[in-house]
Amino acid sequence: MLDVERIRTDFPILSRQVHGKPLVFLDSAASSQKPLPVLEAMETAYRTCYANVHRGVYTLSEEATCSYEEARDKVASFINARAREEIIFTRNTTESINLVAYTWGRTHIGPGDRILLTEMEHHSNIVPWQLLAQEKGAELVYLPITDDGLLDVDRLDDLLDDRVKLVAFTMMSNVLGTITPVKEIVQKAHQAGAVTLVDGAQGVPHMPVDVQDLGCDFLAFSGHKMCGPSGIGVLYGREELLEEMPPFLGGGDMIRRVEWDRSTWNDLPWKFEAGTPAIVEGIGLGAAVDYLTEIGMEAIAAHEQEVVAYAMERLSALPGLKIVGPPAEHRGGVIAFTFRNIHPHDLAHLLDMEGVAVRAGHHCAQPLHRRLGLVATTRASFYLYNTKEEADRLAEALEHVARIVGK
Ligand code: 7TS
Repeated sequence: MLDVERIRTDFPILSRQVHGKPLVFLDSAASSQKPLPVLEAMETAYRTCYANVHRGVYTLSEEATCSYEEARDKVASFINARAREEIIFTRNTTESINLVAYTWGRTHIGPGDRILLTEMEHHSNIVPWQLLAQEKGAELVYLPITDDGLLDVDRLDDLLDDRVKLVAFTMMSNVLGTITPVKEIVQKAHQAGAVTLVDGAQGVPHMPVDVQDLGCDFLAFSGHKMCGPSGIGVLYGREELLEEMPPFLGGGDMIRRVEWDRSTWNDLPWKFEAGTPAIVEGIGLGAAVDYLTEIGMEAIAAHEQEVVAYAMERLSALPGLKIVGPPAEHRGGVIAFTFRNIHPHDLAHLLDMEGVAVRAGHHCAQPLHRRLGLVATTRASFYLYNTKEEADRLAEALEHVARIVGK
């Protein structure tokens, strides 16, 4: 079990007040807060060994390069990649997915091909494929969800025909909270000859992930949702796929030799990292990975599961509150809901007045909201530093809103 009270002392922001009330931060699915070891690692990097990486032969640059590249090793072992060459640093999940769409996608997808997504995807795992499909005359197909918010995996057998070249799907829905059966989907996709991309934005921060066990070809995730800084993300790709993919952005660092009219490419992973990277952010992500590893991803997942089960019980007892998505045993730390007829934006504002930070809107999943017959929801999302008492604070704040709004 987690010592949450101790963990909370690692996050200075959690002790602040908002509108005179102690902050209850329930928006980690959008971006998590940062613990002291991450803040300190970044400050130390700027104070003591900041310089550009991969080019200087002087001490500062060598030290900065070493710390930045060490972060790559930490990320590789965090997801159990076979090799550090399989870890590409990007800006975020969105850029990681776009990288695959622009490079692998533009060489492997042609007219009449299909890309299989699911109805619970975030826009960043829809729009890059729409752009690709429109350019290539390919088609997008969506694996449906069931009415209780699970993926309808039984439909995979019909949908996975030989036109499907790529299956791209989330590890966990950022709206329904649903955890998807990644390994099963990857196996079925591979049997049908398709390549797989897993959107790990909501998965990697919250549960143990082993890419060799999952067998996926690509995995995308963001540093800022896993206690790391914003501006750094990861694309894991199987080495043989990355080797044969053309580069994404052109420029410094990603080349071996440049002629007037052509160039050759650097080795992996740098072939996909053009220009000065997010150096200190990379170092910060390395510190975040150390932090999460020390606490233990199994323990984090178990804690979130317990808090979410409690919060769901507490919230569903409120008259007029409807939770979207499956029962607690199928979900991670996300609860999206509607409450009476109060618009989610109004509700989020009223909750903020009680010190409770939640997100309102379509959460970058408009097609999913349309599928649910909704325009918007209010979403509370939980992480390793959230407590059952905070779930109580949310429930009490909702009761308070119901009293003042009176409808
Ligand atoms: N995929 C999923 C499942 C996500 O939840 C998000 C961000 C992304 C991709 C994109 O991540 P980014 O780091 O590239 O922006 N989700 C959310 C959210 O739910 N609220 O704000 C951002």
